[in-house]
Amino acid sequence: MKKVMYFLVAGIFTVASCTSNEKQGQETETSTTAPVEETAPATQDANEMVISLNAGDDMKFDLSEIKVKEGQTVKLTLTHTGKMAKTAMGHNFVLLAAGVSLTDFASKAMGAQSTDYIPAGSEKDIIVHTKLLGGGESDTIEFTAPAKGSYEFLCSFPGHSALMKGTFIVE
Ligand SMILES: [Cu+2]
Repeated sequence: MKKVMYFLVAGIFTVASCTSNEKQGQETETSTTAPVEETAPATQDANEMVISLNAGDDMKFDLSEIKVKEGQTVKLTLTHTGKMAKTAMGHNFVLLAAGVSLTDFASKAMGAQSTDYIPAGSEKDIIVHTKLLGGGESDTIEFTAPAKGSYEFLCSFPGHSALMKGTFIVE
């Protein structure tokens, strides 16, 4: 009977120590990859929306819809979770102004390699955009949510917007 108890206790101890190791690992990882975000929860309030958007070598955004409230400060971080270079699998986030055609914009952007696929003279078509990123990079942009409505976002790297697009809803 005593032996059984010993194994039970030892078993529980092993499980407990594994769990705490995992936790420690996760915490370490979070603090080394994104030190800036440590303050994010404290500043998250009704007037601020923190969004993290990820895209990897599979050419997909992990969000197809983003919802914010009118006038909110939006802090959006795009992270390229892949390994490929930005010349082969570059990603950005481009939020288009209301009424701008995504397909028209994407075809214009295709020729704008020298400006990281943000076509010159397209300022009025774009509300905000991130840098073009390669694997392992990230960029955070901060902007005020525009007027209530539905907007489109895309990655303007050639060919990507067929899959890499979504709806940005302001309520
Ligand atoms: Cu892309």
